[in-house]
Amino acid sequence: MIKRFFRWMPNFWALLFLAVPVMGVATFVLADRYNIWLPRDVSEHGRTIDQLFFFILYLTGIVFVVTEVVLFYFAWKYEAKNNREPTKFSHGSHSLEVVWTILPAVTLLFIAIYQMDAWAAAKMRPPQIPFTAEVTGRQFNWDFRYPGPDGELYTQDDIVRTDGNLYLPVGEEILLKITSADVLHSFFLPNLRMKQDVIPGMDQKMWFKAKESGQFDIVCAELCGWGHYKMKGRVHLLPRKEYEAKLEDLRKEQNTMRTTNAVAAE
Ligand SMILES: [Cu+2]
Repeated sequence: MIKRFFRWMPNFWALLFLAVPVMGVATFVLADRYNIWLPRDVSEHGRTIDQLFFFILYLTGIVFVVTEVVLFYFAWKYEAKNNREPTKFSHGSHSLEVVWTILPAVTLLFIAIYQMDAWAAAKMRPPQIPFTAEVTGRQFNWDFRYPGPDGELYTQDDIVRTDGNLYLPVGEEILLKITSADVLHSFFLPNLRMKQDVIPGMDQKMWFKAKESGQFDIVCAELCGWGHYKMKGRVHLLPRKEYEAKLEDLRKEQNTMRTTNAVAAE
C-alpha cells in the first residue's frame, strides 16, 4: 500500500519539504490575527528592541525561505524515480565555501555593531537614581522590598511583600535591584521588553520607563526547579498618586501586622 502511495505521488518528499516554508510563513502572517504574537509593548525603549527583533526575523526569514525553496527544487528535480543515473559526488567548491563563510560572518558582525547602542542603553548605563525597589527571586516566588518614607532600602521602614505583586509608578525612570536567594532565575517583564538573569551572590540592576498604566505579567524565564512554572507575578503600573497611596496602604498593613504580632507575643 505504501508502495502504491509513492507511485501515485512520486514527489511526496519534495512536497513535504515545501510544506515547511509554506507553514512557517503562514504562521508568521496569521500570528497577529490569532493574538499569538508579541505581547503589547508598554515601555518607552521597547520599540528599539522590537525593531531589532523584526530586523533579525526578516533577515533569517528570507534566508530560511530561499534555503527551503532550493531544497524543495533539488528534491523534486533529482527524485530517484525519474533519475536512473547514479549520484556523482563532487569534492566541493573552494570559492563557494569561502563565500558562504564570509557572508554570514559579515552579517553577524553587522548585527553585533548595529545593536550596540540598544544593548548599552538597556544593560550598561543605569540612571543615577535611588532604587525604586528590590526584587528577590527564590524557589518559587518573587519577593519585593520597597524603601519606606526615608527613600532608602534596608532601613526600619522598608516594606516587604511576598505575594508576587510589584507596584511601580508609570511615566518615571525606574531602577530595580535584582538578587536571588537561592538558585539562578530570570526576571522577565514581557510587556516592558525587559529580562535579566538573576544570579545568587550578584546584584543586578534593571531600569526602564513604563508609558502605560495597567497590570502585566512577571515571569521567571530560567528553569529554576520543579516549581518554576508557578514562579509568576503581576506588575502594577500606577500613576504617581495611586502608587504613593498604594505603598502607604502596604506600609500601614505591615505595621498593623507587626503590632498584632507584638501583642500576641506578650
Ligand atoms: Cu524559574
